Amino acid sequence: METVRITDVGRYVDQEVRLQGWLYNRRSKGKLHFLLIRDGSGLIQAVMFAGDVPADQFEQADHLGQESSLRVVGTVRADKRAPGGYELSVKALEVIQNAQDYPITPKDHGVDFLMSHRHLWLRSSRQHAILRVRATIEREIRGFLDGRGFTLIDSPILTGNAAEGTTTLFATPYFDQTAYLSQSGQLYAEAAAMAFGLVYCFGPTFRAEKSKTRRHLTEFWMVEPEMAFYDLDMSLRLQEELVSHVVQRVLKQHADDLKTLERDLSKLERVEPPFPRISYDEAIEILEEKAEDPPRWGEDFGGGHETVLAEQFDKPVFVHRYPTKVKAFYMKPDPDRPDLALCADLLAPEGYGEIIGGSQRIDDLALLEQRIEEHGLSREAFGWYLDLRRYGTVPHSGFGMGVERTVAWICGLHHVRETIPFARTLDRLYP
Ligand code: NSS
Repeated sequence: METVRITDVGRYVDQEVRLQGWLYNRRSKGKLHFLLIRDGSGLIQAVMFAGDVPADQFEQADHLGQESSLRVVGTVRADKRAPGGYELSVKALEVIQNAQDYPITPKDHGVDFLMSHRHLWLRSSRQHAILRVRATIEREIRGFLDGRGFTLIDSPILTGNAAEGTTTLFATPYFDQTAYLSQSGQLYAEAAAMAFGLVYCFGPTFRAEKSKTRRHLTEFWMVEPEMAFYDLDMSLRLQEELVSHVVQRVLKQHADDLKTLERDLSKLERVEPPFPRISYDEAIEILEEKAEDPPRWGEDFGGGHETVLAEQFDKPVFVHRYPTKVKAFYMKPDPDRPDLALCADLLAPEGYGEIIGGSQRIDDLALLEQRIEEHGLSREAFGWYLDLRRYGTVPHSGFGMGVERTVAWICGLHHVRETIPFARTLDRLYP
């Protein structure tokens, strides 16, 4: 007899199979137990009739607690009314462990309690749906880039320099030196782009963010494509195609999960290239008219500002050419207006905030040296990065897309803490 996963039972109608999993829920009525079993691939109702199983097994089922681990043998029945379309008529039950007093019950728990039980919370249907969508988002990002001739080049996590400003660095002793957890793989991706042309890195990145917002984690995953010979416009076209590809694939593959999450699909269905593009100057004008506390020209935008801007469009919107002085040291100034950087952020609709930040990079050695100095960065630590402008420098661009904010947007989640298996925030390192 075959041991099968619940997702595959449709291939075994009227055959006897073995399922193994955990008890999600149980109802009993006289000579019947209804065991709702999950195995990570799906849910199925296993119906146990007293006459069909040994008496001791029927009795045992009566005492099973939520999340008890078990194996059942039975016959798969097609049943249109059953969730998933199938049921199991049980012939035998083997209890691996009878779990008692599972802490997460169907009643409402506070978020703090659930986050402290994240190791168990992963088993519930909403979290399961979110993390399945996340896995698909990551797979589709890779698939899209791999299909376009990009090479995956992993960047180091322990680094000797800052990529995104020195205020959010996590330092760690490194023998007789200090190392920093990578804030971004970009600088290494730039080196790789000069070797491979089109590359991306994809891994965890770290920011010692003291901000307690619904969009910030201290550890988050970022995909960072870097393209030799791309200017900003070419990069934006790639970004809108990547984002649209990912959204459309999730819609196709995760209708059930998005339903579990009660996501409004019509808003996602619209996500197709081209995305609208507005300049920072235009964004300031919109904010002066619509925002409660509009920023002054020259200031960066806060989360509230991003929401107001995104609300003006029904697709993600690019905001390009921010003032150079609020942006990272490596961004190339616009030759037509050197006070602006050739950069863009992509703001997700519905208030989910910035999901991509990117730019064309400075390719001129002297200017890059000047910026490193102006930003108070160590020339020594950036020696290798400057070499890239010494030996065959070319125009190039790249961007970073945050996985968690993308998952939050696509799944329609208020807070990024549910978008990653084990969130790391200002006040959470457990579990
Ligand atoms: O800081 S970014 O805007 N840009 C970079 O790190 C560049 N070095 C990327 C590049 O050009 N290769 O971060 C990029 C994205 C941003 O749009 C968010 O989606 C996400 O990374 N991000 C975060 N997600 C969650 N938590 C925090 N703290 C966070 N910071 C950035």
